[in-house]
Amino acid sequence: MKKTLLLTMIGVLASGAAYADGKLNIYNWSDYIAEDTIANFKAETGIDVTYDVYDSNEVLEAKMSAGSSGYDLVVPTADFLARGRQSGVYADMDYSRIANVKNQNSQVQALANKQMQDEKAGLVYMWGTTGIAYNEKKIAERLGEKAPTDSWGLILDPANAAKLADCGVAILDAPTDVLPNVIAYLGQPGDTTDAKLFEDAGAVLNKVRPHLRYIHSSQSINDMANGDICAAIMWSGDAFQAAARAEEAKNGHVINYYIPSEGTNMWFDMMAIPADAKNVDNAYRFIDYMMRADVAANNVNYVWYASGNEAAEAKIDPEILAHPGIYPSTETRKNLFVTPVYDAALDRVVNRVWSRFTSGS
Ligand code: N2P
Repeated sequence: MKKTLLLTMIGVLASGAAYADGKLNIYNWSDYIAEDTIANFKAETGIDVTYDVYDSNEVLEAKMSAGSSGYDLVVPTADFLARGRQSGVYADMDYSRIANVKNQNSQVQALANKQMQDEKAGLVYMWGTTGIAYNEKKIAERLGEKAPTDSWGLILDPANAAKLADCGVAILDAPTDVLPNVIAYLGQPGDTTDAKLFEDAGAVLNKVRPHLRYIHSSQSINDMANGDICAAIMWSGDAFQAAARAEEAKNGHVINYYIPSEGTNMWFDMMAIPADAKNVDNAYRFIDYMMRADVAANNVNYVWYASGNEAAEAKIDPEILAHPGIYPSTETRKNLFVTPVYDAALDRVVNRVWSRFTSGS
């Protein structure tokens, strides 16, 4: 009798929202989750969440390779996750522990799995493209009707970049999202592994370099929204967040985003568990929570990226679902490529080309 009572009490405590149920340390991209998601999870589970952010796969990769990061859940892009899996820094994902895995978009997940050559690495959180965001008025003022607002040339042609330098041009500090697209701009396959083409892409970027305001991956959202920069290579959702912030501020800046006609990369950011994670049960609880249709839709409605979650679509703002820059049409999808996972030799070339570009040497 006493024992039953005790067990009932434990049960009540365990399901109570205020019951502290350990910790969970998350490391995710900046500007990549709705404002209330973490607070709601904490309130529901009592789990004490630490939430840190990064804006670069390279930064995440360095932390993961060093080990003992203390993180239980991280969100690498699939090609980086694949490399991390090869070196043993990420655990197998046990999908039987995620009831809401049924909500996943199996086609999108299959594309990511194919890129990684791995079925157990993790779940697509969001996916998107790399493209160009621009301030309509400022570009028209400087380039007139001939502004190539369908091409990488808006920024990668030094003649255009020079004319836009005064209103601010920026490029992501993300070699694996930028170099393949410069290669596509050169009319070559963006999914190449030919080192020579990466050198050629570096040469194009070095010519544009003098006209750039900066090379940075998270500064452009606010700067674009405030009119402090006028053209930038950005990730899809970040560009739309900038557009939404400008609209909200009613500051008169109209921001557009396009997928260049020469093609661009389609990437997948994956929820993954580091091999040395300490709070694995809580990581699974969080993944399951993130996979709920209402939670996933709330995140998309805030960050403007396409979801890996199909069940969420019923709750996603119809404007987002119908937006060709976020959920590209079948026609546009023909221009999208998925990059292969680079081996160590190509990775060295990529890093060398990139550091020459960023340091301006
Ligand atoms: C979120 C950027 C995530 C996209 N701000 C990079 N894959």
